[in-house]
Amino acid sequence: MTARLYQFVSSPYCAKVRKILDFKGIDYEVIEVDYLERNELLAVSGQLMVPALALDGGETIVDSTRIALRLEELEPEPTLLPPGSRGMHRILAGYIDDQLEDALFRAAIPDELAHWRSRGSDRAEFWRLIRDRKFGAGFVDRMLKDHSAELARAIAALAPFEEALGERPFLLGRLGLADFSLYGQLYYFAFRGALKLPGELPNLRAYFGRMDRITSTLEPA
Ligand SMILES: N[C@@H](CCC(=O)N[C@@H](CS)C(=O)NCC(=O)O)C(=O)O
Repeated sequence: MTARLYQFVSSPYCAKVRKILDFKGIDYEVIEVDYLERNELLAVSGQLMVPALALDGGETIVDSTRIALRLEELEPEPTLLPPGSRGMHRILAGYIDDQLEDALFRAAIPDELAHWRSRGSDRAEFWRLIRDRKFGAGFVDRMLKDHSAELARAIAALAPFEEALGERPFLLGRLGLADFSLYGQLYYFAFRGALKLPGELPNLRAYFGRMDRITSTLEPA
């Protein structure tokens, strides 16, 4: 199977899908979507959000969890849902994708703005417009001003994960869906290049490295 992933590199849900594709050994091409030009994404997926995954058979899947579960059907091994903790992986992945994301994305706003600025001021302005429409006028500027408070809030939301990972290598013992969700969210601290996860979260920093090293290529021993 080969696939084409439509993504924004700054999107946590796209990072989650990339790592699942790596884990399952599925070949894929990344298509970095232009924030202002989504005709191809719309034609392929029928909507304007990323991630969208187009499979070589003609099927296109949107939404990172739907993508994960469809890939699990198509390529059951290695599994995202280890026996004995399937339900827990789905429950925890849902929490991470929704609640944890809500605590982290605000702290990533300065990096996201810098990212879109690097793609052109018109892209950055459109990105800001979408955020301010969704979260209220002046939202992006407020996030820039309150960055240290938002970062503290993000660190507090990550603290239980930091604690859990002091006791085991992956969230529920064996690697599974929840880990790919958490990897995606931690990617908020990495999409600009260097890993910016604060030093007070050493277990999460080590964990991110562990997840990041998962590749489809088998390295020679
Ligand atoms: N529940 C979806 C969320 C996808 C999502 O929120 N995508 C964002 C990027 S992180 C997006 O495409 N936003 C459109 C925009 O910013 O214009 C998933 O898990 O894939």
